[in-house]
Amino acid sequence: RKPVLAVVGATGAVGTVMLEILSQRQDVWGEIRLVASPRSAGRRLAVRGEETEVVALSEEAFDGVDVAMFDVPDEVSAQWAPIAAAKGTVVVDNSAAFRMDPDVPLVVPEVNAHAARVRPRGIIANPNCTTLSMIVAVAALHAEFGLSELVVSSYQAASGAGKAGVDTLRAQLAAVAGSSLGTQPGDVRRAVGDGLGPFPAPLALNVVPWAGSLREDGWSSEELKIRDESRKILGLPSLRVAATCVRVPVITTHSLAVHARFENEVTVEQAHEILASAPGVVLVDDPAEGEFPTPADAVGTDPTWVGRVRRSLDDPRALDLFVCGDNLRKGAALNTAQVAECVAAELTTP
Ligand code: 2RA
Repeated sequence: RKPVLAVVGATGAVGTVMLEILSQRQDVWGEIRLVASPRSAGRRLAVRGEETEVVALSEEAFDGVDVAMFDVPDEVSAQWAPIAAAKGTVVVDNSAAFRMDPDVPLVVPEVNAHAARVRPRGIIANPNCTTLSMIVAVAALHAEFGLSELVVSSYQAASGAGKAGVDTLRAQLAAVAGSSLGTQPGDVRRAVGDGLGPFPAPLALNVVPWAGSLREDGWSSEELKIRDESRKILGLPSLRVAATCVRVPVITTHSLAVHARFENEVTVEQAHEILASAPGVVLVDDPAEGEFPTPADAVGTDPTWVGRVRRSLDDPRALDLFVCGDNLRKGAALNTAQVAECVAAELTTP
């Protein structure tokens, strides 16, 4: 029997991408049950080419479900994931509710698939999209050179802040299109008015050095997630990590400039070899030909795209590189689907 899958949060931004991904990937599932808030119950959505009715989130929605993917806000996961797990459903949760719980593995299949098998709470967590947009590439380099420090700056897309983020950026772009704005202090801010949406400053014609919420000593929650999650996924609890998270006027696909320091000396040639053969990574690194990843080229694709690989001029053990990853695909829905497929394989292997 093929395992039964529930997609919880099927109507949200990530849920929508999830249904596309489930329709594109090798089909390992029996029934796929779509679950959402009572408000969305009764809607019909297409998955694997079939119209499927959305059912309301309830305890009964998990009857007979082997694996459930949760793409819902933190508080909804915090409440409902344990309820599903108590019914014997393996939960793959894309919220932040359980990521740092020591009894919940934080899994990126290319890096630590084995961790998905040890899940005392019946829950597996999916990392934050910013961590996911770089970690597959960083982990491949770590396996060869031994990572000792990461210094990263992110260039995060509006869709990381959900549909409201995308709608806000599109409205702001319309408000400034064809104008000569961006030449005087505050002119963009005045044009955008109170249409800041989820961002603390205008995003059109701008970059905003903020994502997430304020934590101690001026760090943002997003910056701390990169640090905590990278440490947990790589199994390096004292890895030195400094992150600065920045929102840029891109609809979808996060980018990161990464300075990675290793235990061993590195060469660009070795790094190229590792990255070119790493699963889930595509190397595009020929600046003489103008070839490097950009979010506009990476959007809608599955891999982590890597380019601009350089050895530090001042440190033979450090590399600088630029990565792009679709924050709704590998950054969210795709990784969740890959983890769920690992569980499906485990459940169907005698
Ligand atoms: C963002 N990483 O881009 C967040 C979403 N989880 O805002």
